[in-house]
Amino acid sequence: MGCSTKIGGDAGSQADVEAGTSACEVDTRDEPYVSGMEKTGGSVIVQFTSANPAPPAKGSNVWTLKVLRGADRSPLSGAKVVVTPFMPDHGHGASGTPVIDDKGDGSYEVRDIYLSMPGYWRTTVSVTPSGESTPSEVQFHLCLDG
Ligand SMILES: [Cu+2]
Repeated sequence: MGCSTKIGGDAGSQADVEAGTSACEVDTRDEPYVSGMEKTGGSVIVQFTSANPAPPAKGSNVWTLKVLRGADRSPLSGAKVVVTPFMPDHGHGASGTPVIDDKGDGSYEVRDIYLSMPGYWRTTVSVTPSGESTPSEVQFHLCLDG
C-alpha cells in the first residue's frame, strides 16, 4: 500500500544504532496512552477514558471518550462527534469509518477503529455541540508498536 515503517534516513549506521529499538521509542511526536488523558480544544475538553486494547494497537480498537465543556467541566451529551485517525507520514487514514455511540453523560463509545499499521497516528476528535455549527477539535498523538 506504499507504506513504510522506516523512520527516516538511509539504512546503515543509523539503523544499526536503532536495532532493537522500536520505532515508537525513538518517535518524539507521540504521547504515551494513559487512561484519562485529556486535551482541550475550542470550547471542549476531550478525555480519553478507556481503550480496548490498552494501549491502542494495530488492528481493531474500541475507545471511550468523555466530552466536557466549560469551566465547570460539565458533561456534553448529544454532540456530533467525529473521530479521524490519520498517519501523516504516509498520508492515509484508518480502514473504514469509526462508529460513534452516544452513551449519555458526555461519554461516547467509538467502535470500528481499524488501524492498519504500526507507527505514529494522529487522531483528530471533532465535537459539534447540539444546535451549534462550529466544531471544536482536539488531537491525540499515539504511536502503535507493531
Ligand atoms: Cu501507514
